[in-house]
Amino acid sequence: MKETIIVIGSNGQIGTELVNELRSIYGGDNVIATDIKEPSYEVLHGGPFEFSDVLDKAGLQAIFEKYKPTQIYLLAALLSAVGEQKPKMAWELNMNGLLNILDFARTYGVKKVYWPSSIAVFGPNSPKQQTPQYCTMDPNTVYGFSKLAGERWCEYYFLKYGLDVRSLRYPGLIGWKSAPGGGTTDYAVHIFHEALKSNSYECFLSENTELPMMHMSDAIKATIGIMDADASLVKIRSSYNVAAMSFTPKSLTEEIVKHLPDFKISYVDTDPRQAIADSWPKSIDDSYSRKDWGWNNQFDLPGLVTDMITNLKK
Ligand code: AKB
Repeated sequence: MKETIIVIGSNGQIGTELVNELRSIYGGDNVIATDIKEPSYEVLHGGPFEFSDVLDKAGLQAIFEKYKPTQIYLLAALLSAVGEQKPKMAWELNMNGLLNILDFARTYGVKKVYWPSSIAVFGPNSPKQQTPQYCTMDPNTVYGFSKLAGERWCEYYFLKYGLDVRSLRYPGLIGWKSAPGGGTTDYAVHIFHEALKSNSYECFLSENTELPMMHMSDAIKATIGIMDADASLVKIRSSYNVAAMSFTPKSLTEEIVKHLPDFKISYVDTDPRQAIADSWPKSIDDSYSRKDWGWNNQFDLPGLVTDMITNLKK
């Protein structure tokens, strides 16, 4: 059956890469990119693009009517750091945006919906090492508890209405094709740009702050992987833990120095993002993803650093 896929929030860090990958699989015309802002040249010219605000129900209805999508990827969200600056807006966008899409997906008989969650669903009382799929979850950022509530809604729509919703709890995502937008893990992308530009970087997290991270191409592989999996294999309908590696600014720097021996990092110790990072897991147990639908990552830390530096140099 022909798929018609709408990606909502196509201009963000994930959307930019996901749209291109989906278009290479399903054909440019079958993947409709939507965002509130003008997209990159590649997204605009690779297939249909529509301006759309996920909070504007009339606008969404027109798009669902026009395209009759079979799959939706909802990526529009405010991330952890920006969410703390605009808490009400983060709640409104992250929560009502999701509910609008779940409702339109039901009304228009969409076959599958993808919605990203995050390691931000965990909080200060969650286990820090190898954080399990099921444990205490007491997120203390608006982003974190909007994602946790969103997970509950996704599972609810699956159980109550049979809507096939699938979701992953992303760690920090690192890629060279797109810029991150307002998260706590953004340092791990900025560091590469600054290293190549000025051989130095002032980091807003302290040197031993360990966080789970993943190369963007692994994140895209995981996203399309769970969407392609047979429905019977997707046993968790809230959101799956997924992991690839964990590192600190210090261990990342040690790896970068192998390629750029003069690179120097310094640290600011007054950034509010530190408290967010301190409330999150250091590493993630993703055994359910590996067992249920066959997740495995390609990139480890040395591979990620080599790939980032090689491609950003070009
Ligand atoms: C953020 O830092 O807010 C995001 C995330 C881990 O969900 N990258």
